[in-house]
Amino acid sequence: MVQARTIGSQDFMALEDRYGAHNYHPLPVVLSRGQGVHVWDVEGKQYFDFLSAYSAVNQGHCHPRIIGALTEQAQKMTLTSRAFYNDMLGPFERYITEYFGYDRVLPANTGVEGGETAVKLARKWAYTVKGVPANEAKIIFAAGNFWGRTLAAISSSTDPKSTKDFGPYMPGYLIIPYNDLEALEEALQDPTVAGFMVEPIQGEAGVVVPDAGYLRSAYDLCRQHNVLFIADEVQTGIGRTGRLLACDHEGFRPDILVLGKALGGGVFPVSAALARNEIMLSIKPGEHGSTFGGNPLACAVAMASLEVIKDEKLAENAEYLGQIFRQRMQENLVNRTGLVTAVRGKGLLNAIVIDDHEDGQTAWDICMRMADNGLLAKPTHGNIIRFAPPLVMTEDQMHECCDIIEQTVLHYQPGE
Ligand code: IF1
Repeated sequence: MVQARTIGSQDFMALEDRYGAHNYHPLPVVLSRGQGVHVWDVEGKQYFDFLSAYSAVNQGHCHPRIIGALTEQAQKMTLTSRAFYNDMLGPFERYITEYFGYDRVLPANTGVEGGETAVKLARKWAYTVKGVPANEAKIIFAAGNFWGRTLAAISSSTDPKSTKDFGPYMPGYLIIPYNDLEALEEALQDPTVAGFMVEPIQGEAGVVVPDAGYLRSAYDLCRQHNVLFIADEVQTGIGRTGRLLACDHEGFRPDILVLGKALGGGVFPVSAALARNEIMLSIKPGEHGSTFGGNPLACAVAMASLEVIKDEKLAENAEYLGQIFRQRMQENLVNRTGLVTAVRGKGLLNAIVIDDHEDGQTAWDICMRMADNGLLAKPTHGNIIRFAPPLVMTEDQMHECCDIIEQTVLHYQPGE
């Protein structure tokens, strides 16, 4: 008799290979359940999740309060469009603007839409408030930036993997080196500059942390030149780096704040741009928006997501556990093996740099071995392994995970 074979990981991977676009190269792990810091594959193997869907799952997988908000609202009203008012958007707008200390919010769905909103706000403000001549507004970006996959976003990218064969590109962009105040000062001499959009820590570039004081000095330079400082906190925000916002480490409030990812608690796509009245009210009715932007389901999920961050003190936990992580990686890997040349990061956004002479193969193999040992992480830019677990991790779990990482790296033999 033919055994009724249950469909396994290989079958799911084959389905994606046959029917899906090949726009990713995932680790060969097929996940089917998540709870807190853990995920399980279709064969039932448990893993610690050290990617958190690129920092979208800060509150942990399927957080009961966020799932509760989702399911309760989903029974009531999910989408009205902005053609009408609804009873969730106003309360959400008040909640999030008071939560982060801004006058107004423009809600959207994905992080890149938040970035696009910020760029459009800066341009509109430049023409209508600053007095930049029509169609001459410039936005400054830092080399190594990543803020999404739209044509406006990749037009600022310095990574050929993001830009090759997708031209022509958006005009009006100036690219300067990251963490370079002189270059910023030079670029700010151009009176047509509207804004400087920058990640407080460059995530995709490999968790690149700028010098202490860079962000605050950059903000001050922008203020001196009547240019808007735009913080892309899609990945660094919502507690990830050990403060509510990464900019909070340097004690200033960006002119435009872009949020995404964990704003939706890993449950629903929610993004937003926040700004003061003078900037936000430069966009008039009918000049910007989206079908799902600010939908009641997103509002319910986002409010629950933000409540969890504060009520469970997840930024503080990230700060505390991040110190433990970086100290252990430094003492037990960087100081002990040439295979790991550095550990860097803030809060629970960290990375180790692999001395990889195989064009990223070593880092990939180490991630494959960590998966075998029950911990999921993935390399970025070849030889850098990003470690970003959900912020709900306990101290004991962090030590258990550091054991896995250290043992995997210290026992790594090429080609084994
Ligand atoms: C992919 C990277 C991370 C972001 C920052 C805006 C966005 C992102 C700082 C856009 C999105 C995601 C995109 C996702 C993988 C992931 C990623 F590797 F691509 F670069 F996190 F580092 N600003 N980052 O990191 O947000 O539109 O995606 O919601 O494209 O594979 P989005």
